[in-house]
Amino acid sequence: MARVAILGRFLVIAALFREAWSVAAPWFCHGIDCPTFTNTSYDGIEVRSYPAAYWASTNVSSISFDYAVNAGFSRLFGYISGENDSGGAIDMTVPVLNRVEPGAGPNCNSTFTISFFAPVAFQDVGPPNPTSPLVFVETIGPLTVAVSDFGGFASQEVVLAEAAVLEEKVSAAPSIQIDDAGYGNAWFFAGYDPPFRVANRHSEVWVPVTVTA
Ligand SMILES: *[C@@H]1O[C@H](CO)[C@@H](O)[C@H](O)[C@H]1NC(C)=O
Ligand SMILES: *[C@@H]1O[C@H](CO)[C@@H](O)[C@H](O)[C@H]1NC(C)=O
Ligand SMILES: *[C@@H]1O[C@H](CO)[C@@H](O)[C@H](O)[C@H]1NC(C)=O
Ligand SMILES: CC(=O)N[C@H]1CO[C@H](CO)[C@@H](O)[C@@H]1O
Repeated sequence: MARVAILGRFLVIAALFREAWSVAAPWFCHGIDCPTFTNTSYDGIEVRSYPAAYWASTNVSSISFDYAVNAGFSRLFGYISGENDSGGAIDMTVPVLNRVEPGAGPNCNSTFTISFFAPVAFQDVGPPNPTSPLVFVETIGPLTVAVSDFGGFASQEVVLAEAAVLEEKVSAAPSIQIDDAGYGNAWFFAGYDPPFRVANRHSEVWVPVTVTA
C-alpha cells in the first residue's frame, strides 16, 4: 500500500517536472521534445547534468564525421518513419546526438554512435523496438557534461575544432575534470536544427566531466 502511494507520488512529481520542463525548455528545442537537464557554470564553463533517458541509437564506423552523421541519421529516420514494432507515430525530437569515440590513430576509423532522443511520451515505458538490426534502444545517463555551444552550420571542421577547444578548456579548469569512466575518451556533438533552418542555428559539443570543487 505504502509502496503504491510512493510510486503514485513519484509519477505525479515526474509528470509535474515534465510539465514544467515543456514550458522551461531552452529556445533551441523550438517546442520539440528534448531531454531535461540542470546546469551550472564552473570556471566559466557550462556544466549540465542529464538524468537517465531512453534514446534510439545506431553505430557507424568511419573515418568521416559527415559520412557517419548521414548514415546514422538515415537509419534512425527509417526507424521513426516505419521500421519499428509500434502502430503509432514516433515524433521527431532534438537533439540528434553523435557520440564520437576517436580511432586509435589518424587513419583509423572512429566509432560514431548517432542517437535520437525518445519522445517524452515514451520516456516511462521505453520507445518502440526497432526492426532494423542496426538500430538499438539504449539509456544514456545520468551524464554530466561540459558544454560549449555555437551557431551557424556545423561542418566537420568546425565541430572537431570546437571539441578540441572544449577539451583544452576543461583540462585547464580547476573545478572540473574529464571523466573517462563511462565513455572512455569519447565526446559528443548535439545538433538541434534541420538543414533547411537558416537563422538561429544552435549546436553543442559535450565532454563528460566530474566536478571536483
Ligand atoms: C543553462 O542553460 C540555459 C539554456 O541553454 C542557458 O540559457 C543558461 O545560460 C545556462 N546556465 C549556465 C549557468 O550555463
Ligand atoms: C556501439 O558502439 C559502442 C561504442 O564503441 C559499443 O560500446 C557498443 O557495444 C556498440 N553497440 C552495438 C550494438 O554495436
Ligand atoms: C571504416 O569506415 C568505412 C566507411 O567510411 C567502412 O566502409 C569500413 O568498413 C570501416 N572499416 C572498419 C574496419 O570498420
Ligand atoms: C510496423 C509499424 O507498425 N511501424 C510503425 C512505426 O512508426 C510509424 C510512424 O512513426 C508508424 O506509422 C508505423 O505504423
